[in-house]
Amino acid sequence: MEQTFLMVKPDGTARGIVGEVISRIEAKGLKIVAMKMMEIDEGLAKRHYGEHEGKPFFADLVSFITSGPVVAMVVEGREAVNVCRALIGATDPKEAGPGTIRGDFGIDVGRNLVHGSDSLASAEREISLFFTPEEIIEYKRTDEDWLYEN
Ligand code: DAT
Ligand code: MG
Repeated sequence: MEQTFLMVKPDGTARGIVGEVISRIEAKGLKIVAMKMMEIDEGLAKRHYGEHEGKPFFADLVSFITSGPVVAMVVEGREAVNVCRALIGATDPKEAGPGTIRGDFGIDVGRNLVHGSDSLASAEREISLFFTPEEIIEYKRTDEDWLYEN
């Protein structure tokens, strides 16, 4: 099983799609093992988006992600990193396919509603930025035996 980091960004909380995002994760069969609403300060924003430092959109990205509450989650499941990226859709919502979160709810790249880790290494790094090990809960979904063949 993999764990990935997923976050509803300030535009998603302001637009009231937190429940929609959670519903899609649950409907897919993925398991939310940690979750909190929080405000991101500038230091955490810069660490989280460190790989984009120096890019022309970096300052706007930091000010956007710190502009309102986010809902941060750890999501677990088989190939959870790629499965979550597929649920979220392409970075630019204009190009994200219908049926994806960004494709169904967004238009502008700077307001793309949801973050998801892009690799297992990113997932580990991002989870540790937002959650302590004690905040990640182990439990069983009753449908796990039907979600996975083996
Ligand atoms: P993703 O969020 O799909 O992993 P990313 O890591 O390349 O995409 O970029 C992080 C965020 O930065 C992205 O969600 C929105 C913003 N962003 C990326 N490319 C951008 C661009 N060309 N102009 C404005 N914002 C951009
Ligand atoms: Mg990324």
